[in-house]
Amino acid sequence: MTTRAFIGLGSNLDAPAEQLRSALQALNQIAGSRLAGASALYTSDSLLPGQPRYTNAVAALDTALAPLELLDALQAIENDQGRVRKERWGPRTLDLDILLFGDQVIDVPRLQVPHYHMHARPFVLYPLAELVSEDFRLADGRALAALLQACPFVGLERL
Ligand code: ROI
Repeated sequence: MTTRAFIGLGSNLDAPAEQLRSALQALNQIAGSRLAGASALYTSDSLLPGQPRYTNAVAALDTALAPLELLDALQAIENDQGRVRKERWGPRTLDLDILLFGDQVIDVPRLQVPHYHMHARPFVLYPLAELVSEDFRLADGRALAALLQACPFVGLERL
C-alpha cells in the first residue's frame, strides 16, 4: 500500500534552485517511494527580516514508508545537502517538510501533519495547488480553495 504525501521544499542558501532540483532527485531515490509530481519553483522574501530570499516548491511523493520513516529519510537528505542546524528559523541550504500524509492527521512531538503553518503560507499553498484538483481538502477538512482565497498571491514570483 502506498500513501501520497506532499513535501514542502525550501532553500535560501548556496544556489537554492539547484538545492531544490537535487532534492527532488533525492526524493525519488527514497526506499519504497516514487516522485509523482513537482510544482514549479517560486521565490519570495523570507518571513523573517534580514535573511536571503527563499526558493520553494512542493512535491507529491507516493511512499510505502510510515510517516516517521519518511521524516527520517527527509532529514537524511537535508543533512546530505549540507544543512547545518544553527538557529531555529535560521537560513538553510535545504528544508524538507511533510505537509500532508494521505488523509492522516498526525500530532506527535516530532511531526505535526497537516503542517502547522501551511494554511497561511502562499509559498506552500500555490505550489500545492498545481498538484491537486480544485476540490482538494486537507486531512483536517479545510478546502484548499478557501485557504488560497484567504492567502493572496503576494510577493511570490513563479520561476
Ligand atoms: N520564508 C519563505 N519565503 N520561505 C520559506 O520556506 C521560509 N521558511 C522559514 C521562514 C524563516 C519562516 N521563512 C520562510 O522557516
